[in-house]
Amino acid sequence: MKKLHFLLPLLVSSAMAGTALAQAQLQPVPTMAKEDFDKATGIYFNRCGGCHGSLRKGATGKPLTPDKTRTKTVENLAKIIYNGTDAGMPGWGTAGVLSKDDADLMAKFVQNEPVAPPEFNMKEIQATWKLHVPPEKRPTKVMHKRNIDTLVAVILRDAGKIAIIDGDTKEIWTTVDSGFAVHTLRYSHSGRYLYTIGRDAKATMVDLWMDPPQTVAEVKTGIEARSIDSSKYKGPKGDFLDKLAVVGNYWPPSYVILDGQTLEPKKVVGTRGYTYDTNEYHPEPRVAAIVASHIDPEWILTVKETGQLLVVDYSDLKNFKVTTIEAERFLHDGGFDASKRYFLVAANMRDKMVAIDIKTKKLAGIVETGNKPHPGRGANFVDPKFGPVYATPHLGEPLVALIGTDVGGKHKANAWKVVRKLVPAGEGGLFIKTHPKSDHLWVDHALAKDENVYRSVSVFDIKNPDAPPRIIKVGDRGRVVHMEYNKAGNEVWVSVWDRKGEIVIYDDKTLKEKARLADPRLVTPTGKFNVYNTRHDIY
Ligand code: DHE
Repeated sequence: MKKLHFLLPLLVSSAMAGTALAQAQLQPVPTMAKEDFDKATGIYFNRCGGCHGSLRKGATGKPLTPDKTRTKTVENLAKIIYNGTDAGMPGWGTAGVLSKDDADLMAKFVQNEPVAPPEFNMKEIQATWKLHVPPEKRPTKVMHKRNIDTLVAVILRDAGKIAIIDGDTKEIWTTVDSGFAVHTLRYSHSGRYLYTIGRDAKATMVDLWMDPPQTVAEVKTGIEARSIDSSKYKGPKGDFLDKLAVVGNYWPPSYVILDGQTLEPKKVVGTRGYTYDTNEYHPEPRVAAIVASHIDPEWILTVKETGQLLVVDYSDLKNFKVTTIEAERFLHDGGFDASKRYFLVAANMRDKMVAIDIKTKKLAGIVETGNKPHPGRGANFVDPKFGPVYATPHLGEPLVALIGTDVGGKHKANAWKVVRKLVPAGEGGLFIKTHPKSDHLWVDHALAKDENVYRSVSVFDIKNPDAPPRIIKVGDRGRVVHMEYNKAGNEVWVSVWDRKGEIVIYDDKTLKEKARLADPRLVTPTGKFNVYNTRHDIY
């Protein structure tokens, strides 16, 4: 004991010397004028927070806390921000988004302590709720002759608008306003209402019975969000069709349940808590993908940072039941298998896909697939050798992994295993699509490095998956992103994603171009959502 007492000061002083040494190696905190700091905060929210987190603790991108960023000089950080990295970070300068001065500003910003954005409670949410047209003032029948099931709603990201395109005539019927940099779209179960969610957490709902469709309600559920869905259950536990909606927030870390007819906010539920594996407190577990169960009155929400899936029972909001399934960290995007009993979601920074059984509400499997799977909602088809499979592209390598999903069938030995690996034209894959009536599997490589690759799509023959894909160069501008089938399953719509955007439509049988929609309104088109396919989860 005496000996230990004697040793203690030595240990303490050497630990202090270590800390002093570590501090000596850190760069000083750069001072910033308030207006520069505010400008940098805005840029960070728009361009960086999605990957690195509002509190800069990292997720798809690396942590950017000062203990990490101050090990580099401002010049080095600014170079990374301007030029990007081989690990997949975009070059914000080379892409023409940030100037050299902006990159320098952001380098200084990330060396300062992160500032948490404000909370956004029910009072603030309620204050943003606007019911433009109450249900009793809406039409009681469809007011036009267009076929709602064949409509395609297209996100016009940088315009903060949605284009509603007639799938039969290919005419842009109308555009409606949405939140800032709108991220994704879903429909109510009946197909009457289109729900949109902006990056700024503004949700809107559009009535497709009106001529032309109009925004009938809006609400801001938080400060940052990426996902929205509607209630899709009708059965012995109640009729919830078109009754509710839910938004998954990035900030504050929470989800918000809304009335499906009016978007009136009904309940806010926080997701702050402990990581599933190390049980460490996380202040910012963000809600990523959401799907709506067809077999129970439930949504399945993925919580990115804690690695959990929440099965949220919306049938009784007062006696509220949530089943938490431990899975894997950094859950991001995903979709159902063909039977809609299993939900597959990417834990992208762990190179894995997670499958859960939404009937038993248990983890079904975890499979390592490759470098950063990014399925969007994925694609389902029957492989000639391995039976029913779910396909995902990858951000980090030229790979489409086919995962066996035939849990109860004759290929059950392949369930939750990678049964086949296909090689598309490049890395940077974001989205994939097929259709039950199609023999093709379409994959983009929107974030590839090579211009020829990101301007092309790879198309595989699913009857002969080992054959190399047909590579189709879509255009000479922009990046090519996100595919959607029409209701009949014989056309594929692809976005040319730049300010002078285009939608290119291919005949799925011949793979020949059928139409090219160019219009000044088509600013930065990203996701496209056919009403019928989206509400029935066909992909
Ligand atoms: Fe997305 C889906 C988050 C960048 C276009 N995106 C999703 C989903 C999440 C997400 C959680 C799943 C929603 C669901 O299914 O319920 N996306 C994020 C990010 O955090 C990230 C990496 C950075 C950010 O700050 O937003 C990001 N996403 C992008 C883009 O850069 C894309 C290509 C263009 C854009 O909007 O900025 C983009 N993400 C999309 C689209 C979907 C999507 C089109 C819906 C795909 C679908 O078919 O359902």
